[in-house]
Amino acid sequence: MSIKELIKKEEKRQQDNLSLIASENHTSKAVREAVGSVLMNKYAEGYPGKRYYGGNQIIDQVELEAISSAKKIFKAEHANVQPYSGTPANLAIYAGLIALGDTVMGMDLSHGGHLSHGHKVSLSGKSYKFVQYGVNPETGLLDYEEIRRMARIFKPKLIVCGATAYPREIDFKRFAEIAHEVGAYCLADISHIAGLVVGGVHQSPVPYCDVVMTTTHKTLRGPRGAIILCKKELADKIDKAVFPGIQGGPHENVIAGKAICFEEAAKPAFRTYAKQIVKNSQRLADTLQQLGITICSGGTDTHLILVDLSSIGVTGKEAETALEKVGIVVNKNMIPGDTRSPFDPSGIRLGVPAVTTRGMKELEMFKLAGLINRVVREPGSRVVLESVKREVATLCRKFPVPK
Ligand code: DSN
Repeated sequence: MSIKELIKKEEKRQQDNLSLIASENHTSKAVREAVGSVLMNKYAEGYPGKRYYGGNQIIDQVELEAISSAKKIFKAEHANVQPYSGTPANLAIYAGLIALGDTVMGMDLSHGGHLSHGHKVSLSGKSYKFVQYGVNPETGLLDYEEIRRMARIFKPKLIVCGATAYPREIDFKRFAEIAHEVGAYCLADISHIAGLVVGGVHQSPVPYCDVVMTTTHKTLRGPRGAIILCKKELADKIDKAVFPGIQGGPHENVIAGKAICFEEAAKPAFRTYAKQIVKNSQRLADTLQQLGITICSGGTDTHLILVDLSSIGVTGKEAETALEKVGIVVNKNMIPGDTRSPFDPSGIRLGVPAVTTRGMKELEMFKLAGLINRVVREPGSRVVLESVKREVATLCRKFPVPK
């Protein structure tokens, strides 16, 4: 099959399935056109006005536009829009601010952190002495006093806050206070919640944390990529660490896509979208709980929900497979304190940014919770799977992916 045909097939798969993957979204046509544009033909190593190649007059304007709109929507002093993605952006931040072997604190992956926050298989965990914090086993919530106690003991040079599977609001102000109390930098990785921050439904770390990193393709609904925001005094260190420290030529086509995404996020409609994400997520979590399903931390303040399936006798992998059969795409996920393996953990993670982009509201979340409940309780029943599949197909037709 040709790549063109495969792209068509993937387009149809996205239309015919509901993505409840918390880190996915559907971008606008304008973003996709920018990424697929002739800007990809240009080499532009360096920064606007200081390039190693000729012919960058227009490219400079594109990158300056992306920088200016990133600073505007996040109210940041400095923005670097070149990072290829979240992991290299985090590595650039470490490289720019601390020395190899320094002590760093980050959230444990199995408690909701990220590989690049110090996991031993990641270059972050191999290059720095990471101390990992987690959530309180009783409440499932971040315990700021415990994090403070750890910071006083381990005296890190940098503390990373932000998560990929933590459903509650993060108090970035508190994290920054803890970091500064022990003389550490505070890095907020807001990849998951950037759209909620811009949309005004989650506290912004920008006034408090020294550096903020976000990918652009999750709740922010832009192209795959990342940006780094920081205080003016760290700008030079961060820029040098991104290029030439970690990266080569920037992907200016993607930077153009980022600029369009920032413009879209600046519109009033995006605030409505962000509010709807949280309403949808809360309705989905509440309804699942009413149906007797355990939700880690007892609910959500964000776009994501962490479901603990251990009490209903199905594993995360079994649930993921059964849900995919009916057209609901989720990912299996470790839950805090999980005794199972990451390949077949005890939970699944649900996220509503993509279905909210399709126009779904609370009523559809109520329906979706019922469908998910039926599948995870009887993943082996062909009758159940076929009936749920028909209902998912109806929802997909009623809420098409925006063109
Ligand atoms: N893989 C992303 C997620 O799904 O959360 C984070 O990099």
